[in-house]
Amino acid sequence: MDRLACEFVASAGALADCPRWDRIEVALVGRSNVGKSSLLNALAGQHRLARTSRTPGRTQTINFFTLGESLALVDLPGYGYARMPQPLATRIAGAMREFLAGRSNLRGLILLIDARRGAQREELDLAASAHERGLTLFAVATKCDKLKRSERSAALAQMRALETEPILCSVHTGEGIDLLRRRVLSAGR
Ligand SMILES: Nc1nc2c(ncn2[C@@H]2O[C@H](COP(=O)(O)OP(=O)(O)OP(=O)(O)O)[C@@H](O)[C@H]2O)c(=O)[nH]1
Ligand SMILES: [Mg+2]
Repeated sequence: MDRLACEFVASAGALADCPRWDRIEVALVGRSNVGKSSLLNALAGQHRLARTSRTPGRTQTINFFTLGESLALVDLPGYGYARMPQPLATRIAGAMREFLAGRSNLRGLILLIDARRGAQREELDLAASAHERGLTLFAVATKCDKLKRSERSAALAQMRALETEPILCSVHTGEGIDLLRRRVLSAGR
């Protein structure tokens, strides 16, 4: 029941260019290189749907993917990549602010946090603004394949301030992906 068709639809540089439709959107947010595009591919069960890269700053526009009949996943650019040219970084940050504050279709956020790094100021701020806007927040402690078994509970405890229980995920081992997919799909019901 859980595997639904997922297709790329459009790429937008600003809020005004986003698709006009009545799909409920769930967006992936997080630091550059944390694994947003990879997680979107894992949720969709397709390897090359969203473009991924070893180097940060790969996704530079707001990318829309249909998920089943009524949902859409939105792959967003990351933040925190210091080496991006300043004009591009400013444009992306502006588009992100507009999208997160003003996109009426947006119902949920998948907030990715590197399990080894933990939640920092930016992630706590994003979680707080999601709660304020009434968005459903899915916190994901990702790249958990890089944690030692003994580090897992400390990684989860570090994220307690997000006020939502994070899901440990890895696109390499597949851990957490089915659970996250089920939760995302239930946001569309
Ligand atoms: N070990 C491990 N590596 C991962 C995981 N998910 C993503 N990666 C790697 O992290 C790197 C960045 O992945 P992307 O999916 O492009 O990251 P992104 O957050 O979309 O990056 P930007 O678009 O630049 O913001 C790639 O080399 C991925 O293979 C994971 O679960 N485990
Ligand atoms: Mg990306």
